[in-house]
Amino acid sequence: MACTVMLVQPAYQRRVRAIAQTTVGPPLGLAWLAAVLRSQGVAIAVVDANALDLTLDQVADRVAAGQPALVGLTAVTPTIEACARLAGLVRARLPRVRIAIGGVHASALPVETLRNYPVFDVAVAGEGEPVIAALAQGAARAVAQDAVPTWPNLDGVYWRDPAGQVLGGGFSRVADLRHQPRPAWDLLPMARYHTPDGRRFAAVMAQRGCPAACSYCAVPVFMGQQVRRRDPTEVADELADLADRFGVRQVGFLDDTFTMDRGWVLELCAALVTNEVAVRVRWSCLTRVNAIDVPLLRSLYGAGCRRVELGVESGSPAVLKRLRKGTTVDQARAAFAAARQVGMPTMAFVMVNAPGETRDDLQATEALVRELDPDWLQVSFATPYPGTELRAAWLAQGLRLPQGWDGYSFLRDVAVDQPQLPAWEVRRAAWRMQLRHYARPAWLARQIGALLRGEGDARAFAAAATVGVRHLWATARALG
Ligand code: B12
Ligand code: SF4
Repeated sequence: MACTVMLVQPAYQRRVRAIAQTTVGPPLGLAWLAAVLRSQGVAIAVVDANALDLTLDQVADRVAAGQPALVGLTAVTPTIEACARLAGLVRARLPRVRIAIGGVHASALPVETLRNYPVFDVAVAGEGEPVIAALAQGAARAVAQDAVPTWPNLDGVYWRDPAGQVLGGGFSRVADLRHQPRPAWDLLPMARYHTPDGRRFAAVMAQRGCPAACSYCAVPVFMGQQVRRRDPTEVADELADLADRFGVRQVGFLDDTFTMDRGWVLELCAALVTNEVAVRVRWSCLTRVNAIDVPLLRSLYGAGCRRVELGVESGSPAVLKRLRKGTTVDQARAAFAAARQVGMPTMAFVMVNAPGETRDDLQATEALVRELDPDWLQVSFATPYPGTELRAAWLAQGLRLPQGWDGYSFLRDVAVDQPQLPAWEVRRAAWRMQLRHYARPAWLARQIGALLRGEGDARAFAAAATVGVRHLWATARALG
C-alpha cells in the first residue's frame, strides 16, 4: 500500500526484551502521531517491528513496499544505533525518501544526533504532534519535485542545510492534551499486545510531564515539568473503546506520576466506575511514594486498578537526597503499608549504583526491599541518560561513560564503574535482591494464595512465576 508517511518502532534490544517484554505493549507515541496525521488527511501506516518481531532488513522491505515520502523512526538512547542502521537499509532501498528521527534520545540531543548520523534528514525534539504534519508536507513536496525539502521553521524541528550545518532549535510541546485525537489504535497490530497471562493489553497516557526533577530521569528533559492532563471522561471512554473494539482487558497507564493531582484522579476513577470500565478492564499505574494513601488507593482499587508501581529507588536517605528524589524512606514505608491495608498489589522500582553509593547504602536498600515486601520488584542501574543532571555530574567527576549508546540500558548495563563501589559488586547486589525477592517461599506462597482465593487462575499463576524467573534470568545475564 502506498502511503505518504510510515512510522516505525524498531524491535527492542534482544537482551532488553527478556525482561521488559513480559508484557508486550504498543508504541503509544507513534499511534498518537498517526492519529494527528490521519486527522489532517495524510495517508499513513505504522510498523511495530517489536510486536511483529521483524528484523531490520524485514522492516526495510516493508517500508520500501509502502513507498512513503517520509519515514518517522522513534528511539530511546539504547536504540538510536539500531535506528540509524535501519535508516541506512531504508535509504538503500528508497534513495529519495526523507527520514525523521524522534523520541527521547533525539529530544535530548537533536543537534548531535543529526551530526553523528547523516542518514537522518530531520530530528524532532519533544512531542511530535504539533510538527508532524508539516514534516510530512515538506517531505512529500521534496520527493515529488526531487528537490531539497524545506523543513518547517517550528520549535523542535532540526535539519541540515546543503552545507551540512544543523539548523533549527527549541522544543515541541503539546499545549493542551484535551484537543488531541485519540491514538490511532486501528493502525496497530492490537492482537499482538498482551500481558504475561495472555490478556489483551493496551497502554494509555492520561497526563504528560512530571513536576519532579530526579537527577537520573529523562522524563522532565523531554516531556517537561509542566503536567498537562486529559479530560477524565474522555480517558474513561478511551478505555471503554479499547475494551469494546479490541477486546482489551488490561491497561497500563504510562503517566509518570499518576496520582499527583488528587482531584483529577478521583474524577477519573468515578468516570471509570460510571461507564463500567472498572468491571471489564484491569489496569496499573505508576506514581511517587509521597502521592498515595489509603483513601486514594481504595478509589483506585474500586475503579479497576490492580497494581500500583512505586519509585522507591533507595533505602539510604543520603542516596535519595543525591538523586534529588524528593521522597523519604518513611514515605516509602507508609505507601507500601497503605497498599497492604487496601490489598492493592505493588511493584517497587529500586535503583543501584547511584552516585557515591557505598556498600552500606546498598545494604540499606536490600533491607528496605525486604521490609516493604512488594509483589513485584524491578532493580535498575543508575544510567547517565543525555540531558540528565546525573550525566553532567559523572562527566564533571571525570568518570568513564559507556562508549556507544547501546550500553545505556538501565536493566542490563552498569554504565559507570565508580571508584568506591566496583561494577561487579553492584551487579551482584542487584542479583541478590532479585533472587531473595523472587526465589522466596513467601513470594510463591503469596501467588498460590491469590490463586486459591480465586484472584487469579492457573494461567495467571504460571505467568507470575514466569515473570519472576525472567527477572532472575535477565539479572543473571547482566552478571555476564
Ligand atoms: C512504557 C515505557 C516502556 C515500555 C514500552 C512498552 C510500550 N511499547 O508501551 C517498556 C517497559 C518495554 C520500556 C522499555 C524500555 N524503556 Co521505557 N519507558 C516507557 C515510558 C514510561 C512511556 C513511553 C511512552 O509511551 N511515552 C508516551 C509517548 C507519547 O511518548 P514517546 O513515545 O516518547 O513519543 C512522543 C515523543 O517522543 C515524540 N516522538 C517519538 N517518536 C517520534 C518519531 C518522530 C518521527 C517524531 C516526529 C516524533 C516522535 O512524539 C511522541 C508523541 O508526543 C517512558 C517514560 C515516558 N514518560 O515516556 C519510559 C522511557 C522511554 N524508557 C526508558 C528506558 C531507558 C527504557 C529501556 C532502555 C529500559 C531498559 N530495559 O533498560 C527499555 C528500552 C526498550 C526499547 N525500546 O528498546 C527511558 C528512556 C531514557 C532514554 N534517554 O533513553 C524513559 C524515558 C524512562 C525514564 N524515566 O528515563 N519502556
Ligand atoms: S523518576 Fe519519576 S518522579 Fe522522578 S522525575 Fe522521573 S518521572 Fe518524575
